[in-house]
Amino acid sequence: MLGFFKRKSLRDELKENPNQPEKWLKLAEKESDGEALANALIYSDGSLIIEALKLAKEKNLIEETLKHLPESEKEIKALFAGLNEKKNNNLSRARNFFETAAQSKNGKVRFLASYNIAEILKQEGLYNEALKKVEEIEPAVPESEKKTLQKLKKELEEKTGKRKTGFFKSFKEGLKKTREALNFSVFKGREIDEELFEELEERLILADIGVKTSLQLIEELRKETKKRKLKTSDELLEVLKEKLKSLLSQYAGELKIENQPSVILVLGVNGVGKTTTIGKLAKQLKDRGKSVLLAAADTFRAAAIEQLEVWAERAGVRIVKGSEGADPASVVFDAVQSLKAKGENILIVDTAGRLHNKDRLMKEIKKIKKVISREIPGEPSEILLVLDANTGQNAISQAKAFKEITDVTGIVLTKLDGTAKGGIVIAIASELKIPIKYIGIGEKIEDLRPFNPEEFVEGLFS
Ligand SMILES: Nc1nc2c(ncn2[C@@H]2O[C@H](COP(=O)(O)OP(=O)(O)OP(=O)(O)O)[C@@H](O)[C@H]2O)c(=O)[nH]1
Ligand SMILES: [Mg+2]
Repeated sequence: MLGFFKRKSLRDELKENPNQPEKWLKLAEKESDGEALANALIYSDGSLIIEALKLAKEKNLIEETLKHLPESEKEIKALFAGLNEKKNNNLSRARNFFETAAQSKNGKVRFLASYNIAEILKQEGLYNEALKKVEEIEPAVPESEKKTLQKLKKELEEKTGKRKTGFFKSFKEGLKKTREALNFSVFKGREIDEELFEELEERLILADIGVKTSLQLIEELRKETKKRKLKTSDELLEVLKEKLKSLLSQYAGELKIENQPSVILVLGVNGVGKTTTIGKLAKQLKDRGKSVLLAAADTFRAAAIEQLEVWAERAGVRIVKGSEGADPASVVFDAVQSLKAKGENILIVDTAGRLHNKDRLMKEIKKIKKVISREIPGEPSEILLVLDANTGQNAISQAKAFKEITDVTGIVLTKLDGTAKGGIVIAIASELKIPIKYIGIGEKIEDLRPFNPEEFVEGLFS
């Protein structure tokens, strides 16, 4: 009874004297009332924005508050609209709203808008840009948001390799053997002469960069030496670094998953790491807020289906499977139906890669692709070919064979840890001209990294 009176009196009090923003906030919290929350913002002229946003998220009041915000509160309204779109995973629309909100005169609104833009960039895997944004807004962080911002910054520094712990460390460890095979350090502090070029050429070939690509690189280095009048081997190594980075960045690319839904078909010969890669990728996409479904279209052996099930469980995503020996295309058909019924974002298809029967494989892949594009026009968005770095030059011939079978849109190079043949990345880029999208540096779920040429080349040299 008393509670009822109290509640009523707070509302009545506000009716008589509405200019009490803190009380509107209290009312909004008590009664989960979006209109009250909008009033808290209006009467505080936006100064309660941090508290209001927290409450809106907690009590699921974003949409309701948005409705009650007047057009005159343009930036605050844009901030709420952005959050609403972000919640529904419409990231590019969300970003547009946040850009508007970031024009606000209110520093807190500006901060929150930019913070959300950074989070979207992170979700899209654009870690460098996200970090830039965070560094931009750091000087103006409100006291209460310091911890949250620090956490995001730390995470982004790890992902971009700016903080040499966690990810970057294991990435560098992963490249250890290749780095040792290249052993660029023996070329330091020398004069540039014929002997140096010959030794360098040998090194490049030994690290599986490929004869053709190695010769080309050395040829270019000779030219640059003349042109730029290079004197020392250290200068020469810097030029080599530049060349490698620019070569690789032509063939690095992000995963295409903008379509709703998107399908990723994963191909590759036996044992290269298809199933493992799918498990790792599913987890990463899920962490980016996507709903993911796996299709066990490797029906060649029962163990393959079970293995994918284990990965689905680890990643926390659904799986559609057929029985051993079932037609892979029919499993894919079932999976696509299930994906559409649940409105999920991404389907990843595991396949059996038996290259020794090329005609059969070609027919099978064709059939799978046909099922996918008939059910979801324009898909698959990605046909990823998985290659094992240990196989060195053999990986190139595998890729050529698959290229004849179907259009490969990207490469995942696995098992870079534990191989001295990491130079194969460079051969793949220069000879196949297919973008490298991910590299595998271990067996664990977190051991798959988007391919970053800058980071890769630095990892080879330092
Ligand atoms: N060290 C290391 N091992 C890996 C990596 N990726 C996969 N593996 C291992 O490679 C082995 C084969 O991986 P799978 O994922 O089963 O390969 P697959 O291509 O699905 O094999 P099939 O289904 O038999 O064609 C497993 O033992 C994995 O743990 C990696 O990046 N590094
Ligand atoms: Mg498999």
